[in-house]
Amino acid sequence: MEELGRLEDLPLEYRQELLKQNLVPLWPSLRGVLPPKIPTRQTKPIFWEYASIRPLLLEAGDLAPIEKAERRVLVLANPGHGIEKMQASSAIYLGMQLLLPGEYAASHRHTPNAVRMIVEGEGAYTTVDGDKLQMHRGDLILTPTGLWHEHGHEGQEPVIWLDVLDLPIVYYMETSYHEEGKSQNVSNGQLSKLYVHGGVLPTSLNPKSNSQYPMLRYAWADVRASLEVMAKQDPPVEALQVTYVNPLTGQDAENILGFYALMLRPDQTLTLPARSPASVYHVIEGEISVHIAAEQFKLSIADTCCAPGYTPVTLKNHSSTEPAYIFMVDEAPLHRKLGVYEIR
Ligand code: GTQ
Repeated sequence: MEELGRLEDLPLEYRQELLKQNLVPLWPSLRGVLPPKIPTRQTKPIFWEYASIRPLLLEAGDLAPIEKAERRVLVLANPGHGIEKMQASSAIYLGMQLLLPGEYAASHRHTPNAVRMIVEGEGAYTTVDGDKLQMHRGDLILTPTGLWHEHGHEGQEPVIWLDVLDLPIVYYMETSYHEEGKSQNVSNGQLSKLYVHGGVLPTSLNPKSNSQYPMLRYAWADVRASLEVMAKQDPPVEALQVTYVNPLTGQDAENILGFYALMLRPDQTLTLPARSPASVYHVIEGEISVHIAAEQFKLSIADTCCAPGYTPVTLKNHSSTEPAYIFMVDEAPLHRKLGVYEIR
């Protein structure tokens, strides 16, 4: 990188005078904040293996009673950002949350948007804005900004899910806070069930017709079925990918992060072009490899990895007989809203 004048080259007295007045010379730092052609990214390609997280999370079940922990979560932190920052990328937070049979994670709401991708176990539910939503493996449950949510467990086995929040960017903006609440008046998740096919919407939305977020649960069975229909098209669709959208607007399900499901045919290799947002890959079914720059990760069911932006990502299905299904997250809605979205 072409170097501009260095800070050390300035007379000490001059630097001290600047410091006293809270002034900084731009030129020694200009290339740092505006690097040539491609941004500096702290987000490193990182991989988290579920088989290694699981025993530690179950141990947390003994070490951290839910009443003390509020949310029992191990955060998947990217060391590129410093792991104490608890971020996977500049905008994405990932956590694995454990809820044991009979436990209840009290109602609260916060400014960051969240989703849960259910990884294991039956019998848990999340109540969002009064809608009691059952959690089955592969389901995506939304808790958009400002909506009350609480988790409960009426089953027999531990339930584990992946939390995805836009906490890092909301925190950076100095807009992150939470509020505790009373238990909610519960209905039975009816509203989300009304949305069956993308092309037709329920005409009457009573009793919550003014909800901005009518669909809060995306059943894996439905999402998988959509991908299978796409896979059968002739001529073939190359990239089998669906976007989780808000059925009222057709736009991304939440404001800041984008959520997608991908299917890889047996033996398929799919290269996603370099795009400005960082992204996350989490295996719902199958065995894949993920190439990110010079790194290559092998991912089995429930494993997760992240990729920096401006980097092509190649996904490969290892099976020659079975499809693979991947849950993907990126920062595209944020980048589009800010006008910085790029495909290279
Ligand atoms: O379940 O509400 O991983 O509030 C981080 C913050 C989960 C939750 C997290 C949260 C939650």
